[in-house]
Amino acid sequence: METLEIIRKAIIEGQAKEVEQHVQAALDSGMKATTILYDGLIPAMAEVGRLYEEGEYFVPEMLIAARAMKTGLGLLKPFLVEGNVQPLGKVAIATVQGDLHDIGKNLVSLMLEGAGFEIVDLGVNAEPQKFVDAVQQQQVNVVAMSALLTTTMTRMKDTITALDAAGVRGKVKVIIGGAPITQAYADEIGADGYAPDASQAVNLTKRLLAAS
Ligand code: B1M
Repeated sequence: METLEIIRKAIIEGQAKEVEQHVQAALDSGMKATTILYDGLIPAMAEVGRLYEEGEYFVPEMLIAARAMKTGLGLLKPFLVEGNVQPLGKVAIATVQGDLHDIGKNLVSLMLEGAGFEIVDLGVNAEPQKFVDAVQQQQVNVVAMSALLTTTMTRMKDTITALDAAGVRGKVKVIIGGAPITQAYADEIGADGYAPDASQAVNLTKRLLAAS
């Protein structure tokens, strides 16, 4: 079996040790971290989602697969985040209130950091006030929200309303993303932008800050 296929299988089966061993071997063999990420780790999680949808996997299997994925991501991190000089801007990022999915959020965070942004990671399940506090107390330029559930994506609008109510909406750019999010939804709730994946989130953030 080829290395990427072994890595995908190990994530799907939640074998963190296998993932660690084979991701390390792939890196040692000179494979690019982005290849391992986009052709190994990410498709594996998509397959886990499909298995869950089809009733073959349940929450514990998803959780174990997510842990294995995080082990792989941890090894890739130093290669995705290179040392940089002056930060391009400061981004407060979190998964919105009620939502515990943090893999996509962590990936966006990693890529932004790698591109030269300073990150204020507000974690998961972040209520609107947490974003407001970050804008008021940590002078962030960008609020970045991730949601994976159709039931939690509405919290993005609540956060924008809270930023408005606190009088700080004009001070920041708001970007959103996550599996159920679309450009139409971003337009509807008054976000400044939507990105479908982590690398486009970096381009979007650069574009928005350059235009401001
Ligand atoms: Co959950 N889960 N989950 N889950 N889970 C989904 C999202 C689901 C689609 C599975 C399915 O049914 N096929 C489904 C949502 C259905 C819906 O709302 N329509 C679902 C469900 C139902 C649930 C629970 C409700 C299950 C239950 O308890 N009955 C529950 C909810 C818990 C909660 O949050 N309150 C739940 C729990 C969990 C676990 C905890 C077990 C685990 C998460 C562990 C963790 O993250 N630490 C989990 C997992 C692993 C998944 C799937 C399988 C994988 C998610 C993932 O990590 N993908 C997921 C199925 C799927 O997505 N196919 C599923 C890999 C990641 C790299 O992709 O996060 O999409 P993603 O991020 C992408 C882009 O979306 C984008 O960039 C990233 C990649 O480049 N992006 C942004 C993300 N954020 C962005 C922000 C941006 C820009 C781009 O700008 C700011």
